[in-house]
Amino acid sequence: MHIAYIGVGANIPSHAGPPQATLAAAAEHLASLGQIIARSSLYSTQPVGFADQPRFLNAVIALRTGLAPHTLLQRLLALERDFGRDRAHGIPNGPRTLDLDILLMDDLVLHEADLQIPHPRLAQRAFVLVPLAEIAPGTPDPRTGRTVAQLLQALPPQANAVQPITGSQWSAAR
Ligand code: PH2
Ligand code: MG
Ligand code: MG
Repeated sequence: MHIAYIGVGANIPSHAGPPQATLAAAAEHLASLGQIIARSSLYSTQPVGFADQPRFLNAVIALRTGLAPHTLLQRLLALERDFGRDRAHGIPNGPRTLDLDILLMDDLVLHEADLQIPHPRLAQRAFVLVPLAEIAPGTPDPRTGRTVAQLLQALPPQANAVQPITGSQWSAAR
């Protein structure tokens, strides 16, 4: 069994509805890939990398799963497609109906063309580190040995970049 931390994000509607409905539905599907053992709060976050787009909703889910890393990746990509994600025509860092990223998986370090674990931009992204620190502050980044809480502390503070929201369709649970 593995523990995978999966970053979830959305900033445009899918067939399931607005981003909050998409993320709630996606979490239900993730539960079929293993057992959800924790989920962070939902956060409204400032777009990173491409500014001219709506704010994102982001959260992190901890999944206990027997799936191997590449199998998990294929299942996540299939889920993204099910929710209308079009990778062929999307702008890099641009709007998306659903993004599912493997952030960490056990103490695995994987550098392959199609899959890098830990997520290569993990340590720079408050929209990932804030929800991840909520559910797994003591988990180390196997590349540096620094914990998620330490990585978050090292980020420059940015007002309004990551704000918790209360979502009627989303319940945080640890
Ligand atoms: N995802 C990106 C690029 N920029 N910004 C925020 N706030 N949240 C995201 O999930 C996000 C982003 C590429 O995956
Ligand atoms: Mg992605
Ligand atoms: Mg992403």
